[in-house]
Amino acid sequence: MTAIAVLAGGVGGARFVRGLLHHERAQETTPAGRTRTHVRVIANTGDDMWLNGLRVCPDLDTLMYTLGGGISEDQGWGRNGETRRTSAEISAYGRGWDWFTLGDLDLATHVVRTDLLRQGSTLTEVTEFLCRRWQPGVELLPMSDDAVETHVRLTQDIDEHPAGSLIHFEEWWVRYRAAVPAGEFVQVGLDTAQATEQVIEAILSADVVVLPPSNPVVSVGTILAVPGVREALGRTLAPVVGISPIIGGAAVHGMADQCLEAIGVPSTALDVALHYGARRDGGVLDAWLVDTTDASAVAPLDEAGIRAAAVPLWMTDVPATADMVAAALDLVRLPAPS
Ligand code: FO1
Repeated sequence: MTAIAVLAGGVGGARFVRGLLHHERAQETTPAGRTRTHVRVIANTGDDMWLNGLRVCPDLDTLMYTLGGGISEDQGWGRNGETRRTSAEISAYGRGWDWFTLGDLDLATHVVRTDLLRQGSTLTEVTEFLCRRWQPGVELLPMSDDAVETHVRLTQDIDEHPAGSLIHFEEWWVRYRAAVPAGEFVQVGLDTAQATEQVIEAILSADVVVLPPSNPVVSVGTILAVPGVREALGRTLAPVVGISPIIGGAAVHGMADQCLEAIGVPSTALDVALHYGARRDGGVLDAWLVDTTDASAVAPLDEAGIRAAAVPLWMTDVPATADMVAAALDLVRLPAPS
């Protein structure tokens, strides 16, 4: 049995895991032996929010819908076949965020989640319950059962928000398209949050830990900031391999470059890896995959104690993503099937 733990955000992370499952299923049909792979996805919950009295968990839902076959492919988030009648009605009352659409089908997920949370279930238990319907093919684990929300400190007045105030990450991301400079990211609730025991166990018992090309600041970065996670990564016997979210100096998806700029990290495949750090120096990486356009990063990374290789990283389709997964696992040479 091969145990793989993935620390993932939303759209990029979900597409990566879909490729990972495709790769593992292809392996399981080879005569070399049936390796039952168990994938545990540790999801960022820093994008979560209370909206219209409902708990909305964007990255958990993007992962669940994408792996469960319910995702809107062209958006990368929300449900396929979606309608927006209820959100239009809510806006007619002037309530909620009219720039953040909760579709009618998606609302059912938030209603059921909020219902179970109010009855005392943890977010981990609720996620397990929702996944019974969606069957994502992985164990989907929120990084914490404690609320941790990423907020953005504004450096200038905008609309009703004065400079210096904090707005929820989703407002910065969706309403302002990350077009207003972020002074800093503040993980509200982090000081009293803990990683769940399931998350710690997933990392400690893994044969390999993967950091997919999710946003290194507000997705993977948030997960790494949760007390207990870095400590578990330092203790696990599993090698940790990451895939660069930056190709040729630009973020592949979303606005990772604006986030990196906010924390003073250059948007290069090399600098993101150095930001994560080599495990031998107290960082988290043993290995790092860069795109062929960033092959010049391989030598400096090796010198920094991070084994590197350059392969095509564009997740153009599932087979291409599966090839990237194979390259990442080869880089840390997964044990032969037992
Ligand atoms: N992204 C948008 O750009 N516009 C939206 O109206 C929007 C609504 C939305 C509702 C539920 C949900 O789970 C995600 C939603 N997203 C929307 C995407 C969201 O901003 C991203 O999935 C992550 O937060 C960033 O990875």
